Amino acid sequence: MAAVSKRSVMTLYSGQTCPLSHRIRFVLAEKGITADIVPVSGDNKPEELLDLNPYGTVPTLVDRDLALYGTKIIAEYLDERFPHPPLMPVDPVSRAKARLVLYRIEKDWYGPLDRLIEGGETDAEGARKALIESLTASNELFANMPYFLSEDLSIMDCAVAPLLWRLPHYGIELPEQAQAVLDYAERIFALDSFQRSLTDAERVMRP
Ligand SMILES: N[C@@H](CCC(=O)N[C@@H](CS)C(=O)NCC(=O)O)C(=O)O
Repeated sequence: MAAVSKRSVMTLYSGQTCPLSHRIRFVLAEKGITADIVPVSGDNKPEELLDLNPYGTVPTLVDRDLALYGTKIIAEYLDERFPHPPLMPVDPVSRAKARLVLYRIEKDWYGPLDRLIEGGETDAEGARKALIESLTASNELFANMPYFLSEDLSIMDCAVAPLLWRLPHYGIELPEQAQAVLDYAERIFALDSFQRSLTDAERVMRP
């Protein structure tokens, strides 16, 4: 069934190639939420962004009088404000487990990705190696369910898929021992909501 577009006054300040902004764009697309997207690049920050967010970072979400920053905070807010389709489990134990998985995704996968985005060739090789090894070691986690550790698309997929999308752009090719990761990635990339979450600059990150 096609997603129903919900009227909204929300504004998302979003980096054109920022994986964290991509996570929020994926959440918006999956839930069929319409938001005004303000594209932000490092040297072109709208003045009002610093009034809204003392760190001036993207993603930053504005919903009427509420300004939010911190990717996980924004994603959980959107999930609570627009409950359908749900991206977080309902019961406290499963919610805590999902947050723990997000914590691991941040530490183990976004950590090295951040080092690649920030640049510096010496560290880049180490970051590539760390990411390849960690994703390959996690292959089985991607093997048995249609989505990441879940029967349904969740906030965890909205975090993992933008990272996997960027791998070729940062010179990372996963080995065949990571076949389940590659298959998972293709399934998520094919989703209409994922395709709609991409900026033009992200679209050309993969051949
Ligand atoms: N902890 C923040 C980090 C956000 C962040 O560092 N975003 C980057 C872009 S991916 C950014 O805005 N960099 C520009 C800056 O720090 O001025 C979050 O989770 O949203």
